[in-house]
Amino acid sequence: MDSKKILVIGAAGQIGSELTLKLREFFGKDNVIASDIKDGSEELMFSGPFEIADATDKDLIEEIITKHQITDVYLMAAMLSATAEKIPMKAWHLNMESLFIILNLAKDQKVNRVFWPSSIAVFGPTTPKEDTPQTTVMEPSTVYGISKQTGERWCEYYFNKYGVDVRSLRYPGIISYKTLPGGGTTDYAIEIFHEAIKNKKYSSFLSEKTGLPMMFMDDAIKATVDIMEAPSENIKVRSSYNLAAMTFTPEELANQIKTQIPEFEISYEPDFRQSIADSWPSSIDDSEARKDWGWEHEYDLSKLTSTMIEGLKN
Ligand code: AKB
Repeated sequence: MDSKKILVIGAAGQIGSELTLKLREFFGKDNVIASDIKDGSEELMFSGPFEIADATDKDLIEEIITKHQITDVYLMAAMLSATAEKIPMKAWHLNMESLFIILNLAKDQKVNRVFWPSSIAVFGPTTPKEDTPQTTVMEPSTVYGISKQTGERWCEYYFNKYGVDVRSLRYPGIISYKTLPGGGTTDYAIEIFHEAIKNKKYSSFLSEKTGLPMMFMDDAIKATVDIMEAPSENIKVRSSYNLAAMTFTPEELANQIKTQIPEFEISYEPDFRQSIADSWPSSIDDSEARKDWGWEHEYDLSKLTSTMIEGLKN
């Protein structure tokens, strides 16, 4: 009998909400407990157990884990790059404290397996920009990037030192139409679709030639579940795996949208997020994830664009 019991922390967020629903489909609604500091959508809150909890409240998180006899934790709560630049200490506290709580509970064998997302933000201006390798120079220049890189070091340390089964992915920008993201640098690639459909125009906060690694939500969720379900011996990287699907610039995305909404117009007004984007790679070499646990993406720019437009129109 599969006695898996999953806790998703940050379940009301952009990735957490879709991940929770998918996990409930796979493992049964009563086996996936959603938790967040705030309410989620009705679908999320009424399709299975939901607990209101601050990810940095150690006692409450431990209580929820014990109460539901949790085996696997997906720790999706985090403050993203753009917001973190405005409130650095708060971002550091949330991103690091929530991770230590879960790593220590796993070290004390209160949970068996942990997923913790890292990001392309772990790379910095001195990292090779094209086809960024798995192992390379990493000097992140944002608070968010520093927290993710530090988190990666701790994940690997807890695996080596205490045998904690922690698994991680360096997410690129994740694009979806169901739940809005908040506070990221790659969020323009979601806003643009909402504005294209509503107003037929969009002013981008990144310049036209800013190429960034991106991925459609379904691929991100597939990667997340796949790495968590892979046999332990296949997971050779215990810091975090590079993960990629596509790269495009705002100009390329706008041109693709125009194939379906010909009246669409884009303009460019780069703001403080431009320098964050400029410090990140434009494309990622994810061959280790493909080799070790069989990662494959499905969505390219054209499929992503038609799915987003159709999804938002419905
Ligand atoms: C952000 O833009 O901060 C995130 C990320 C790339 O991790 N989407």
